[in-house]
Amino acid sequence: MATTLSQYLAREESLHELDPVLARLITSVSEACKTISHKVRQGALAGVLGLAGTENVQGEDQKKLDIISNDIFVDAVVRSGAVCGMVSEEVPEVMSVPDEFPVGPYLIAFDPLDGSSNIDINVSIGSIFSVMPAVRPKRTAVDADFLQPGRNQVAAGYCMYGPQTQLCLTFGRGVVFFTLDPSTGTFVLTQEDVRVAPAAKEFAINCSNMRHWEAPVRRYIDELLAGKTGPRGKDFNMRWVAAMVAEVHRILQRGGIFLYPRDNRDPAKPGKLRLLYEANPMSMIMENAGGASTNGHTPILDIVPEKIHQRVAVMLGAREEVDLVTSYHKA
Ligand code: AFP
Repeated sequence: MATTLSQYLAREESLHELDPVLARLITSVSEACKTISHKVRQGALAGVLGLAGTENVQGEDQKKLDIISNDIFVDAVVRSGAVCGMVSEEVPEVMSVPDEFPVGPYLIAFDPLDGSSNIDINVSIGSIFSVMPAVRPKRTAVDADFLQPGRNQVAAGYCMYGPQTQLCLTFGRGVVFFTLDPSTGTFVLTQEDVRVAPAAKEFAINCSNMRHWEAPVRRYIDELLAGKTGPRGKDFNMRWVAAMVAEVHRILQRGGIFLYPRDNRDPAKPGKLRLLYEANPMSMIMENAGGASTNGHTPILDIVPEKIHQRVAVMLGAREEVDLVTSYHKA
């Protein structure tokens, strides 16, 4: 018989002393992902496509499904009794747990719907989440509670709404995948001990920004594009789905490297992706699958955040490729 998410969590509690409160939080997150998956798949039939007419803290137009997904996530998490604070891409401030619900010893940061530009064109999107310990569990968390390096994470994962709905999860002891069985509404364990090959044949970057990149990234990508005729001596394939969840999922399945480097379109901006709820959780997953993740100079997980919505350059995936592009930043 296949192992369900709840059976897997029970096994982790008995074999690896997983905190039952953390297990309860992951269960709540998985329920939110199931509900979001259902909304996403209804699309126009449920009137959830298109713009909400509002902007998020990043100044980006919010899609209706961004707001809906955020509300679903927040509602599920506050009822878990496992957290004392939440940070969401869609909400400027730290969110506290309403008084009618108990607080718990964890903090959660999430991007409720990553890849929003794909929603209206029916291309894969996903939810990303990161769980950290609350240094001082209390009724109302503040920004400073979240400014911990990604190495402090106790759990990270994403749910990808693609041809299948798949949940990726790590507690720091490897990476596992669950696939949602639409007939039962159950997440079923479908892959354990996921590993990323150290070498790569594929890269993912938005090449339309090429003229804005810094020299080390330009050199690294030029060499990939030169293929057999260049210093790499082999051809590479390229993909760009414009949803980090899909890029990371592909790398976990068949290797490669993903880059969203800083560029000089806005010199004040260190990158596009957000550290707390995109780069950190995906970096924990990558490192637990034998991959690596850097901003070009420092492992992402070692960066101490200064702001809860801080952006960062991200290069993650096959360890040999991440090491090479990092060496070009040091040259
Ligand atoms: P949206 O959520 O605004 O679509 O951005 C998605 C994302 O943050 C990340 O998931 C993608 O890898 C990246 O941005 C795509 O960025 P570009 O649209 O600039 O290619």
